Amino acid sequence: MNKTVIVSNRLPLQIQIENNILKTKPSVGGLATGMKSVHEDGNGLWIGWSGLTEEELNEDLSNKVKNAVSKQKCATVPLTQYDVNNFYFGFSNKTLWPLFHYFMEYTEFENSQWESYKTVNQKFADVVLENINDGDTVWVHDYQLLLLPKLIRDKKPNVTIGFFLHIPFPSYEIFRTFPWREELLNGMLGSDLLGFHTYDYERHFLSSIKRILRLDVKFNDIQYHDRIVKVDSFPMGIDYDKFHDAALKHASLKKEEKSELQRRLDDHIQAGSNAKLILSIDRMDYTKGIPNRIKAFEYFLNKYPEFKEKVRLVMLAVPSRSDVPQYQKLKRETDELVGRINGQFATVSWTPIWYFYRSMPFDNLIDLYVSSHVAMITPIRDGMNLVAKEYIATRTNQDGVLILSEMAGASKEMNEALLINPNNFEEIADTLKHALEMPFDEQQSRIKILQKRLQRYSVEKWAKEFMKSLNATKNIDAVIVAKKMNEENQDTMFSAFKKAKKRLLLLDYDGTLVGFKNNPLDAKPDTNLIATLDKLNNQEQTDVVIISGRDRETFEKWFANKNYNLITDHGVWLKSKANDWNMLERLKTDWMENITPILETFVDRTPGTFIEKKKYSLAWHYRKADPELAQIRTIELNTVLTSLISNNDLSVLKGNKVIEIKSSSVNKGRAASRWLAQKNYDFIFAIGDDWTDEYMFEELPETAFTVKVGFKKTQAKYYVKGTEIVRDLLSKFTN
Ligand code: ADQ
Repeated sequence: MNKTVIVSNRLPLQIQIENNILKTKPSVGGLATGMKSVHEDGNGLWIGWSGLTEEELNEDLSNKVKNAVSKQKCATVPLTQYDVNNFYFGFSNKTLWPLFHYFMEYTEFENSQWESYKTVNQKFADVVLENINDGDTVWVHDYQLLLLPKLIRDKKPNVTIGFFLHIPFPSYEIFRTFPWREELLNGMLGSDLLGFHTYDYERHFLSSIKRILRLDVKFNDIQYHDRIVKVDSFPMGIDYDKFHDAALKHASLKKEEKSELQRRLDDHIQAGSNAKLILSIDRMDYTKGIPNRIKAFEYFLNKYPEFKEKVRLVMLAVPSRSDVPQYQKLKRETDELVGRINGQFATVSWTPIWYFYRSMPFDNLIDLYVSSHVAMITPIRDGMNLVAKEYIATRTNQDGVLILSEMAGASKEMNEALLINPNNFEEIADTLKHALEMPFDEQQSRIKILQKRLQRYSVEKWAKEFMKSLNATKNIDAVIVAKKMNEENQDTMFSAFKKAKKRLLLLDYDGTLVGFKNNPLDAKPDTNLIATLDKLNNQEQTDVVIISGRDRETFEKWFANKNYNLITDHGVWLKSKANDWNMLERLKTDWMENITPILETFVDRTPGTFIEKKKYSLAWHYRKADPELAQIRTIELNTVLTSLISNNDLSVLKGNKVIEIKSSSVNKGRAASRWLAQKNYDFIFAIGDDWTDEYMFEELPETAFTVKVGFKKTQAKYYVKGTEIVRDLLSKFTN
């Protein structure tokens, strides 16, 4: 039975050892809840670090931990103190976390920490690989494990891998500063499906993929070697019922059943007719905008002094990553700010800020959520932010107002909240006033809509949707009609080749025999290629034809003393062996002087593009241009050209990063048919990489072995990955 393996930095368990006795407790976090159904399903497994370093565990304890977690369907990845310092506190939290949250000034690029990040990702891969078989599904979580998908894929290509990033993916301009950017992106692309919280993060990621790796992206599909990688957004939800039900239960508590915290909160609310609580909850992290929030509150008290002694900010900050210097600095700054403002505004009966620096049990969290009239969640940058959603879920009377930073991923789906820019104190102060004075009807109408959405798109639904999309990637191959040219297909082909009496090999040049160069004139045949072509060409009863869109002059130069069969200009010129060049199609070229100026305007407006003037066609190359601008320009150019070419018997061909305009009456298909008519071939092989080769595939008989280079939609029967495999295949024809 196939299984699903979840991988995250930490296991969803808390392990405690006291006097050599080991206790495990399930974590209550949102992720653990969301993944519950995935984890419990069949023989599911969760892989992660236990939270105890190798140094803290002797052999006996280590075995005990292994046994205890395995009962919870978990497996541990052993990490040393060095790993935790360098991989976790180091690279994950001093490099990736600040960079991905746009805190460039906090970002360290330390080679030794990067090495540790790679080593630990490999440690995770080792445990995953021990536990999976072909056909299994792996779901990897978050920024600590960005390299893991590739490490798994390289060893086990036949598993389905999903990856979800819980933090933002930054814009290309930020991401490009990262020294190991290619390696990181390739690591992620080991996945079949990549998930982000919002469309913006998805967009940023795809932009980096296009610009840094220069890969082709169609909508949300990335063409990656011989695979398609899907990218999509899945906004994570919460366990809505858990929070809602807890709030309902809370409402029915008798006075004596209430917590100490709740009684104190009640005291404040009952102190005056307009007494209100403003809630703020986060991990103590510089991305959460805690100092800004306090300063904005100060600004509010100064601007609207009528709220003094009436409102109180209840601020809960959970200790987090306190080994990292920036977090220590933030803690000091927060302490100082709270002290200063309380000192400045406090009266005998009122302190403006109640500040808790600790983790709180779930019941107390509920006390805070249900007692607060306003929740003020104002991160500087946040992947999603679940606190905002939890607050809404607990508002069982449908009162309360959420003030939410537009920099939180959650703001994309919580339009009914009051959205603010966390750096604009004026706006925050005015919004806070608006929130405190909002009539109940308006509160209710906003909360109702928010609750409806959160209830529907719960964390469980989120996990299900992701798994559904991940499973759907298993059928992605069916979209591409061609089959992979594997060993078995090759055997069939080569045995047909051996038996045949008259063989024909039709070979496209660019993108097939040689890779693409920025300047087309740099794609000269190298000595290895010439040696292979010589061998092929000298075989008895074998006609080799290089069939290309290149112009005759270039091939004349490159293959000057070779007696190859050459077809150039998409089929205008033919040279068979030692004979002279022969014109297959008579073509007019007067259209070129009208089209050239149009192409020139596109060159002027699209840096990195240029025109290649061939004898019978014009090509506009955009390989070096900004991929997104080029995409817009190709659509524009296509529209312009379509209206011009119809009466001129011209056609527009979209090649590999090139648009070519040429006469409609010539194409590789016609040229190939003419060649075929000369002899009765009993073996035909044709290979090519782009659109222009599709004409050739179309014209060839059903028995031909047609091969597409690259993983694209095609009429060919087979596909291969790239030029290296093509060369390997060709050399096999000569053995
Ligand atoms: P976090 O940065 O941790 O998560 P968030 O999404 O707000 O941020 O989750 C915090 C969780 O901790 C909430 O479920 C909250 O109830 C709980 N919590 C907060 N204070 C607590 C306290 N004092 N005691 C106990 N529990 C407390 C990262 C990303 C986010 C993203 C999540 C999920 O940074 O942007 O939303 O992952 O993908």
